Amino acid sequence: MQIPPAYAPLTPETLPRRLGGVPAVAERLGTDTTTWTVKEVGDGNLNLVFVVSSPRATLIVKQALPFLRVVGEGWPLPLNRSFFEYHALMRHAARDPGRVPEVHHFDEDQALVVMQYLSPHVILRKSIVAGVVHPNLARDMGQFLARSLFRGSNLSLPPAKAKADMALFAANAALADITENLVFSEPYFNAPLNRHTPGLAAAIARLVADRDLKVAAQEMKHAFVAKAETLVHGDLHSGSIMVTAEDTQVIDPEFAITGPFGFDIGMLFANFLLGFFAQSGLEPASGARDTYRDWLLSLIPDTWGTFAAEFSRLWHCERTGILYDRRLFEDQGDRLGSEQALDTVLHGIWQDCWGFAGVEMHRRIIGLAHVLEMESIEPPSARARAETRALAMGRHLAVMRATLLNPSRICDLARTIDREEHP
Ligand code: SR1
Ligand code: MG
Repeated sequence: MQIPPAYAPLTPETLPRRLGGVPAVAERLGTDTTTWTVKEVGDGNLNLVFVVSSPRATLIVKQALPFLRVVGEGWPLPLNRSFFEYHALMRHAARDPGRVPEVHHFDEDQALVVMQYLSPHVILRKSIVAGVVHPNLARDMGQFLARSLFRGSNLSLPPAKAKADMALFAANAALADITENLVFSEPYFNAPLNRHTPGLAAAIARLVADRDLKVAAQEMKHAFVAKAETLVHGDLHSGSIMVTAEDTQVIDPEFAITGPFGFDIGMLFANFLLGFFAQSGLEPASGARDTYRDWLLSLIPDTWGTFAAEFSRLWHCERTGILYDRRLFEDQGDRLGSEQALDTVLHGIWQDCWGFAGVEMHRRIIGLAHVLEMESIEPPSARARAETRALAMGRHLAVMRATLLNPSRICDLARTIDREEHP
C-alpha cells in the first residue's frame, strides 16, 4: 500500500498547527489557533474524527488511518477511502441537496476531509436505542435513496459520465472487499473474526449448514459485484445517518462503489429490523415500547413508499440516460410501456433489497461488526433471544425474497417471527 510521504495522522495537539493555514478552515474558525479546542470523537471502525471549535465556529475533520482502527495495524487499509468519500459526498450533495454535510476542504495526501459540524444531530443508531421517534426519517431517506440512486445511474447520467464514475469508484476495491467478505461470506463459515452472543451457537450452526441460505447469500454477493447499476453509498446503516427531531443527514460514504440499486435500501431496512428485534429482548414489556417498535416497522413501508414515488417521478421527468429510451415508449405515445418497464425495474430493486437485508442482519449478529441495538441488551440470554429472531427473519428474507409481495407483508412477517418460539 502506497502511503504519501507527507501523510501523518493528526492528533488534537498537532491539528491546529497543521490546519491553521488552510484557507477554508481559517476563514471559518479564525486564524488564532490558540483559541481552538480539538477533541477526537471517532467511535466508528475505521477513522479518526475530530471536532474542532473556535469562538467563531465548529468543524469536523475526518482523517483515514492506514489500517482498520477497530482491528489495528495488522489489517492495513488504503488511505484513498477518503478520496472516495469526498467524491461520493460531492455527488450526493448535487443529487439530493441538503441531505449530506457540506464539504469545506479535501486533502488527498493527508486523506482528510474537513466538513460541516452537524448540530444538534445525533447518530440514528443511538437515537433508536434511546427510543426516540423521528417523524421525517422515512420521507427523507426515501427521497435520498431515490434521488441518489436514480441520478447516479444510466437512467439519468450521460453514458460517458456513468462510465467515468464507474471507473473512478471501481478503484475503491479494498472497501468493497471488506463488504464482499464480511457481509456475504464470513457469516456462513467459521471465520476467525466472527463472534456471537453465548447461547447462539446452535442457531448459527444451523445457518452455516443451511444450503438454501448459503446459495442465497452467494446470489446476493454475485449481484453486489456484478450489478453495476448506480453509485451506492455502500454502508448505509443507522450509524451512517444523523438526525434531529426534524432533520436527517447521510454521512460516511467511504464504501461508495457502483453497485445494485437495492443494496443501500436493503442495508437500511435490515438496520430498521435489527432495531425492531432488539427491542423484543427487553423486559418488562411496555405499551410505550410496543408503540416504538410499531414506528420502527412503519419505517419500511413509509421509506419504500416515498422511494417508489420519487423514483417514479424521476423516471417520468428525468429519464435522460441510455436505459429505457424514451424513443421506445413516451415518444411513441406508449405510456403503458413506460409504466410496465418502471414496474419491472422497481420490482427488481424490491426483490434484491430483501436479499441484501437478510445477509446484513446475519452479519451484524454473527460477524465482526455488531450493532449497538443488540449489543446493549442485557443479560446475554435476552440478547440471544432477540438475535435468534433476527437471524430467522434474515434467513426468510434472503431465501424467500422472490415471494415477498409488499411492505405490509414484511411487517406481518416480522411480527410473526417475533411471536414465535425459536430453538
Ligand atoms: C471491519 S469494518 C466493519 C464494518 O464497519 C463499517 O462501518 C462497515 O459496515 C464495515 O462492514
Ligand atoms: Mg462508516
